[in-house]
Amino acid sequence: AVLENGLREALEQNQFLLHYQAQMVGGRQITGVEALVRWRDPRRGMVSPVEFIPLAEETGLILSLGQWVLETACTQLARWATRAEMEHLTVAVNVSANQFQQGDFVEQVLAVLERTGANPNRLKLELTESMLISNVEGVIAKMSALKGRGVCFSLDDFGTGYSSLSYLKRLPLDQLKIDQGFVRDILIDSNDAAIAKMVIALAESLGLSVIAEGVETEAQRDFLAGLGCHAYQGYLFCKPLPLEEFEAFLQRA
Ligand code: G
Ligand code: G
Ligand code: MN
Ligand code: NA
Repeated sequence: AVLENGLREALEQNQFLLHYQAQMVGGRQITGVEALVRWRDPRRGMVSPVEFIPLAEETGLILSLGQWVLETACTQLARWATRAEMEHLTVAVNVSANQFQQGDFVEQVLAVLERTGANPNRLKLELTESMLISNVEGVIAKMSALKGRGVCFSLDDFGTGYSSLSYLKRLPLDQLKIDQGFVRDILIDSNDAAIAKMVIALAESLGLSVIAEGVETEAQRDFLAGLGCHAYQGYLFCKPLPLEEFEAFLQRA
């Protein structure tokens, strides 16, 4: 309850912020960012979303928090569009199940795009498998409505949930994201390597792009490249950074 009140207060007092992590293609070119929420608690310092997202989900606060994240990320996207060295960036935003299942999710996203002036073609929504398995028709309808406006979809943590391959092909996705759990030991665990290889082949045959997350070493990157995966995210390139630091990183890159 203490943490719950803390979260409520944090929303009212603007204690959340976004960090940005680069998404690379080919290892040099920064094509986009993933926005990752942080809570700067005056008492506890920086709190990881691992600690507060589950509680935010339970209490329903995730709806306001998710709205804030989307609004902030799109505001940033619109600002970057006015700067030559950043105008090409896409921004990926994590969507929680609760948020996606709201009846007016599509309208909410469109309203944020409208208010912020962000280019829908540069917004990528990260969904997870678990939120796509029930009411598939409804899921497809929502995704299609947003896709019709230009919004892209990436399937986060792919391979960790219940991926029924038969519905996967029906979803209007753009990208599969290889979970970092398969990347971590990809050089030493042949099962992880086999799964990564399968995800990459699956993406290719479904006409989707694929990105690997949690890439920490050049050896992992090279191995993934050998399997045909050329988009990466991870500490090797860039940690999730506060806005100013991320922009400085971009200038140097
Ligand atoms: O950054 P990391 O510690 O940055 O994130 C931990 C977890 O929190 C990840 O599973 C990530 O998807 C999730 N997360 C980070 N930012 C957001 C957000 O804005 N919304 C939701 N729903 N999850 C987020
Ligand atoms: O679930 P999602 O993919 O949204 O969460 C991304 C999480 O992975 C965040 O917690 C982010 O901080 C973390 N992360 C990003 N890059 C790396 C990395 O190279 N190594 C590890 N261990 N974690 C990473
Ligand atoms: Mn994500
Ligand atoms: Na993930």
